[in-house]
Amino acid sequence: MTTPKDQKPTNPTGLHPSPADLNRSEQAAAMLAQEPGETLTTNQGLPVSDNQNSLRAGSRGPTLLEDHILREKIMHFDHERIPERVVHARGAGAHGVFELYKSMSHYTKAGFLQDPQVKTPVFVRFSTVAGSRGSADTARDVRGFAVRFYTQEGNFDLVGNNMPVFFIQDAIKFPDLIHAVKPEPHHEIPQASSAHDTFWDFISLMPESMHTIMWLMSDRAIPRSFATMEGFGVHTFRFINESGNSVFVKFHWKPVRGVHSLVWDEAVKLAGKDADFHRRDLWDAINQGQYPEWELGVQIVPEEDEYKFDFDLLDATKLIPELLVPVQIIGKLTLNRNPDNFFAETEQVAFHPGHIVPGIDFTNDPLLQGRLFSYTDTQLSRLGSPNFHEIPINRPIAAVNNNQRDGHMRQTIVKGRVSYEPNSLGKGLPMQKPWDQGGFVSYGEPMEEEKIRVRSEGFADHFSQAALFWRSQSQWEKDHIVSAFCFELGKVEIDAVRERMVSLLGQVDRFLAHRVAEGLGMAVAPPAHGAEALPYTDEPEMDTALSLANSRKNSIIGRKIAVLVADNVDEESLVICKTLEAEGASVKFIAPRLGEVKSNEDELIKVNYSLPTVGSVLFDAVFIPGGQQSVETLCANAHAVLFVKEAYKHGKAIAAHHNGTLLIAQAARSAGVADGAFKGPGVITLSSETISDSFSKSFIAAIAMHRFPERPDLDAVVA
Ligand code: HDD
Repeated sequence: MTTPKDQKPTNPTGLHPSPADLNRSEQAAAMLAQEPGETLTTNQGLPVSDNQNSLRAGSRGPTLLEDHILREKIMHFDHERIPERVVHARGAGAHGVFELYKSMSHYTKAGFLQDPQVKTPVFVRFSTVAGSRGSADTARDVRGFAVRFYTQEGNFDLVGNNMPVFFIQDAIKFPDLIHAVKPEPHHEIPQASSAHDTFWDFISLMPESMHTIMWLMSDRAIPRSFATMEGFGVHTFRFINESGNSVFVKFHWKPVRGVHSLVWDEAVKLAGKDADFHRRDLWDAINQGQYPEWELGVQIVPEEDEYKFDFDLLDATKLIPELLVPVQIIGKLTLNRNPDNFFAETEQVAFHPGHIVPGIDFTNDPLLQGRLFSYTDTQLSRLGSPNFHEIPINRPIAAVNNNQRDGHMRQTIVKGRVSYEPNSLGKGLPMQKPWDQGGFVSYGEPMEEEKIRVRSEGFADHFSQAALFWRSQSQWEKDHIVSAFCFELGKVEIDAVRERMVSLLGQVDRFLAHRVAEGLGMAVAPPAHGAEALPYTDEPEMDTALSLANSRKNSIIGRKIAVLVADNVDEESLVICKTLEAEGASVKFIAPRLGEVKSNEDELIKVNYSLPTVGSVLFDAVFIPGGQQSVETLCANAHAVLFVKEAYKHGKAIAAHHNGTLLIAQAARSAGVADGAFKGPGVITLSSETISDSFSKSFIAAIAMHRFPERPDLDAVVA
């Protein structure tokens, strides 16, 4: 058991650990973390002799109020829950490190962006926005992507999303947006879904949301994993260098494993098969050493180019197309350690876009400006005290010295009698520091304006970038977007809301509007009130960065491969498993029942999952080994047949060796198509008895493609 002595901070100069010590876990451990001890105690350290029985008057008598052990235990339990986040309630976190590739000193004096030798510890939390803490991971939603850099100059929080734009331009509309998307207040339905009247009612009256709505209806809103999502700081920020010169900057996280998504049918099934699909994937990947990685990119815009674009840099409903300003890659984030305790770290972490460091500053984006108030404020009701910065996960590694004091749950014991400034009794300390000695100074942007409530004219175009996004999608992505609109608006019960939405879509792209209207069985109405702001642009340029089809497809690290087996599976086929694992994939054996199956060479193979407990949606690819008896057993098993059908329907890589191909034929038959119909790209078969190199390579290349959405007639496959 730890003693009070063990729990003291390592830094003898105070409660804050040495800035030189970069390891968050060591700091937390040094302060408060503890291993389970040997003797059960109360919170006062009293050893407990009986944790099974409350204190009562006789063995059958009433419980006594005197039982302080019972009362303490129940009281603590009664208060174990804190309010969930009002948005982004459900999430998963991980520790990691940020490594800079090249010094950015030309643009910023931020300490952690100067020296490529410096490694900055980070904590990241991914989240969904609308759902409650217990909702499913795969809901159609924006994903939060919040990164805390523990720098020597204080915490820098890049509190972003997996989409580069936002629904609204001004923070004053945020409560309206969230009230509209959350479950409807009269019956608290639906959970974690935007497919309902109030959301689309609001959106249909807010044309500024159209760009983000296009992203939300795309497969970006149903990512395959956190590790395969992009991240964006969304707002335009400022970099400021040592000389005080500033440039505008947008932040990007580019996943090293590429950007990959689910398809809607998978997302829906996953919500039932494994509501923790994304959280589990992150946890497993880190546990298995398949550390998720992202590269940090920046788009830099010189001060003099502020008005160069036909959109406003301060408008969070706009991105800077990469074809106009390329993304420079400047460093890498690696997530390499799971939290020790979900509540203490992931739940209690308190991000804030206002946590910045010297060399980084805000712009006048009215969405960002409103956020700057919200985040500290919300922690007061969530974490219950203004001292939430003292919770280990929130403590900066930089020393904290100020004259703030007291309040609920204050931990720091500041010695001495001085808690004011200026002072002479405390030698004038702590003292403010000017810019050239490391102090934070806001960028001196000249201002001479009226005090008004007016939206800038530069924010008026709500459709050009929505159209750019649409035009930049591949055909299958467009098909998925149309289906998503048809699903979401199909759940809307008020005709007028659907009509307004389809009319707004007409301003993005007439073809899109017609396809959605057709899917909903309605005509395209004329533009809605207030939506006639800009004429429809016939041929916006394409931006290849906006399409998932152009993402990196060169790695299978972290991919999950299902190997379907039964007794007498062909040992020769299984040699491919080692090759897949060597490439960083996880291989799992799935059989009709748990336990072991015996190969044709009498080897025992441990079964990881039984068929009824899983589904192809939990995996990225399927391998069917040979072995007459094994394949016959699987062909007669409805779960196995469905497994292959679904994998085919969802465009996943499928490989079969030798007579393993019989299961593919059986799946095709059962899907209502001809025996040989499951061919298409990404279905790889090998008839010879020995596994060849080229077979393994083709399978690996197919898994790296992530999926083959252009397989013919996928919709016709019944699965
Ligand atoms: Fe926010 C949480 C991201 C607009 C108010 N927000 C929150 C989280 C993320 C974002 C990732 C979860 C952080 C975590 O994991 O703990 N929010 C964004 C982005 C926005 C945005 C990228 C637009 C560009 N947010 C936004 C506005 C407001 C808020 C306009 C209010 C004016 N957001 C909050 C909040 C939350 C929050 C209520 C809830 C829990 C928390 O802060 O800590 O303050």
